[in-house]
Amino acid sequence: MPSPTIGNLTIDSRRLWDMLMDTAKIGGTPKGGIKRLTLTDEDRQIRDWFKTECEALGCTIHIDTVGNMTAIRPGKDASLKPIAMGSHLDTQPTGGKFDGCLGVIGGLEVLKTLHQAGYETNHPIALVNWTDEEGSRFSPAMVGSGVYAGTFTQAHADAIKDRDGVTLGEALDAIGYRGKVAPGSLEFAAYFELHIEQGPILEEEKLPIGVVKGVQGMRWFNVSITCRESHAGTTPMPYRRDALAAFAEAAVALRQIALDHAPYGLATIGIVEAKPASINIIPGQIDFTLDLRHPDASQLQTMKVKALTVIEKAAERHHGTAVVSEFWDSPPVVFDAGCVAAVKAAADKLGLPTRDMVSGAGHDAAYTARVCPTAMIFVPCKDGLSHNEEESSTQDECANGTQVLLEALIAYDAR
Ligand code: HGY
Ligand code: MN
Ligand code: MN
Ligand code: MN
Repeated sequence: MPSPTIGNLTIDSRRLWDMLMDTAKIGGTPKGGIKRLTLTDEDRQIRDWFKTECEALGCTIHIDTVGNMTAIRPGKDASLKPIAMGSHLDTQPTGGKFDGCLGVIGGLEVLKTLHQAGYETNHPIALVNWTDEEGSRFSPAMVGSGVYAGTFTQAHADAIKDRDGVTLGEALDAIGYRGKVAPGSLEFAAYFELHIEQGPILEEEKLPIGVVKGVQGMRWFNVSITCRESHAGTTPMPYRRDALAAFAEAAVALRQIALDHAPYGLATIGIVEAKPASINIIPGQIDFTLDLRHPDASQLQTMKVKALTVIEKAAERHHGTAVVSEFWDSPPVVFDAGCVAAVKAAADKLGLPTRDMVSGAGHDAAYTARVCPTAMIFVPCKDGLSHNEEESSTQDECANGTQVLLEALIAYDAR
């Protein structure tokens, strides 16, 4: 039967939306978000769903030793490398319905559309659900795609501990999703990732599609400021060696560093822990995380150097010391021009206005870009909000992005 022309291939936006809303119940929170931390039982449930859905479309499922799941739909020529789509199904503890989910479920909708139409691609088509993109439970972020790209070793990934002391390897085995495929052995001809923008630009400019040309650099640190704990009632202010006071001064100075590197510099302190955490003991130690970002590697390096200085100086002012350990350095990424052009051409063909963008958030595409031609498609989200249970998008916006994904894939396949 002759393959229908691409013109007949239109994704089913209602089916896409229903899949997004139905699967959001797995780990769903009362405020309408999702709490589906990587390698928890909720993650196992959504992985089971993903596997069943893909197998029902005739795909074979390949699971690697870090739990990355790749569904492959055969094409006419099995000797060609698959063209891949993908993203992640794990979420932040207060995540939304679209971050990561849209990329995987949009890709599944593309597979369903191809299957229903009996459309045979030249290349096999792959759909990937990456392990631990969020880096919230097991840091850093994008661990699964990082192992796939050769940035992290299997041993390093297996040994990462969560705040309860459980290792990533133990959690992966506990949900039964450690496969046998060697990470990286499944090579792709190209990789396209659909994602909500997670920022305000597309919505502000009333644009349906962002053509993503790269991802900004990001560097993560664990910091400990150690001073001296003492009695809250008997230590006069001048005598204190207050780690919390040192932290507070450092936090304001770190924020200023980002402001000094406007408009792109970003500094975030996401986790803070005072020790020994007693109401009437002046904290002797403050542990906190620092997330620095900038699209330019040299500016990011400058921000890092300044950050180390302000942290040490703040600790000294309170007769303490600081230990800063950088545990993740993800340099800025530039996506493949050919893939970016395929996204742009697809949107143009559909009459969807676009703008070029660089992603502020990290994505698995930042790692696939190291090993295969890669690009991303952004769609707007309400108020640019993400990593928040109120994250939202619309059926039309999700459908636009998914149709662009389908068109870009088919165009790339036909090259
Ligand atoms: O941190 C990030 O940008 C991503 O959501 N993991
Ligand atoms: Mn994401
Ligand atoms: Mn995220
Ligand atoms: Mn992300």
